[in-house]
Amino acid sequence: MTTRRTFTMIKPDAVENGHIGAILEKINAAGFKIVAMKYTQMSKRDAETFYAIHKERPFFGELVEFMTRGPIVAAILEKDNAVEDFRALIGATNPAEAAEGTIRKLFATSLGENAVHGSDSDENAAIEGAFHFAGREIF
Ligand code: 3AN
Repeated sequence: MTTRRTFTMIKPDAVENGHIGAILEKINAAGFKIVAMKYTQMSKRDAETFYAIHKERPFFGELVEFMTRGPIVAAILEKDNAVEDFRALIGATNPAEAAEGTIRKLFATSLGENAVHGSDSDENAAIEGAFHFAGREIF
């Protein structure tokens, strides 16, 4: 069964570069409803837990360092086919390969600092949303 929700983070690079508003505009314009949202900063332990599936990858240390260096915007988004449609909206992991008009093409600076996160499955969307939000923070 597919659910109608995905999880996103506007990452520290996009926050530092002043792109929160523009990214939220793109998300709204694409028809996603924001059902949870917060401005927060991940601790080292948070980032290591959130990205645990990448812990054997060579870029893991760099990823944790990056994701903890400043605040992020975390959000749960709702729409039909949310996971797949949001991955299409953000574009490829590497902004150099991302399609024109995608959020990463417009706002990301590099493969490591790629402006936004989007869940890659319904299962991970649920896990990632629950990592950042209590039930009473989801509307
Ligand atoms: P996506 O975010 O598109 O699902 P993943 O899950 O493969 O991509 O990677 C998670 C995050 O790890 C990426 N958003 C990016 O910030 C970072 N990352 C992925 N591959 C690399 C790499 N080769 N070098 C540095 N950072 C990377």
